[in-house]
Amino acid sequence: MTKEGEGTRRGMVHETGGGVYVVRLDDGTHVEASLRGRLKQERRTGSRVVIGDRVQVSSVDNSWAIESVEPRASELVRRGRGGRAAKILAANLDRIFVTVSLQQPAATTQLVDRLLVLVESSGMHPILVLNKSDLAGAEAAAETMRAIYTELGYEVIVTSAPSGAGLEVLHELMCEGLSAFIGPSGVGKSSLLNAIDPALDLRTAGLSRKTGTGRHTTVGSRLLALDCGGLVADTPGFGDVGLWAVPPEAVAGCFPEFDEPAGECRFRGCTHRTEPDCGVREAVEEGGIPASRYESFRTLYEEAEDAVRY
Ligand SMILES: Nc1nc2c(ncn2[C@@H]2O[C@H](COP(=O)(O)OP(=O)(O)OP(=O)(O)O)[C@@H](O)[C@H]2O)c(=O)[nH]1
Ligand SMILES: [Mg+2]
Ligand SMILES: [Zn+2]
Repeated sequence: MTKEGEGTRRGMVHETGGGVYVVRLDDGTHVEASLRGRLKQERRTGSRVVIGDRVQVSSVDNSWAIESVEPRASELVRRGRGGRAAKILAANLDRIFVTVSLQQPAATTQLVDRLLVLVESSGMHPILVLNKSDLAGAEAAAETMRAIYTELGYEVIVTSAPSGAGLEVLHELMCEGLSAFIGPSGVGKSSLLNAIDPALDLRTAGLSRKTGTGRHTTVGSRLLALDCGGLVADTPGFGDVGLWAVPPEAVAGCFPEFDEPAGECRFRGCTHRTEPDCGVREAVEEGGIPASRYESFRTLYEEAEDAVRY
């Protein structure tokens, strides 16, 4: 058994960047720490220390070092397309808000599915946030999306930073534990957080006029303390996520609505693509599963298959 030494304390990583880790100790104070040699090596092999990690730190001569990382309850992994290395974004999250905009730019179901699957592949159930509901045309888009995703069992929140729509519900959900916002650049993740808690004072940006897409205003991830006690991570935008390192046979499991109909497939190990008497395909034909979801499944399955070949 290891005994906590005199100078050893527990805490949580709140901010990372440039080899410096801001750790909030259990007594509420924040310290800047570096990594012990052994952890530095692990960092090179991919399992970095990330925000949300519970760590043991020790102080020697007034400088703090992270000695060890406690086992994680969950990891949010962002996978690069085309075999780019996987990156752990955060650990021990209690909830994830997949955030897209209804206009400027208008989200597609393909994009939403890709982001939902990314979170599902990390073993978590995201909440879907549809932002910019104040813009012209947003209402119709919101209804279409809401109809699809509510039916699938996802909680859907329609929001607007300037009008304040949906913010109360969103705020309340974040008051306990660790939350994170993920989604493409420019959809308003930071704006929503500012609207909820102006004291956060996060940097936000206008859209780049040329492409209509965001400019990556938020760089680096950190945990922000909300007035109501919750912690929230505002992450840099990304929509370009692939299923690197997700085995093809695990993709169907990231579509929760496939579970039940898959029980009706004739073959065990049915991939729901070409096999006869497939319960999933029957559910699609009968309208129980939206065609757009099945198309996303096919696309992501093929991507996962391509990734295996590398
Ligand atoms: N009309 C409207 N505009 C919004 C809303 N939320 C954000 N915006 C605008 O969208 C642009 C991008 O907002 P940000 O909050 O910087 O977006 P982000 O998702 O944090 O982007 P990254 O940090 O790059 O990932 C800014 O010009 C905001 O003013 C909204 O609800 N309605
Ligand atoms: Mg931002
Ligand atoms: Zn099947």
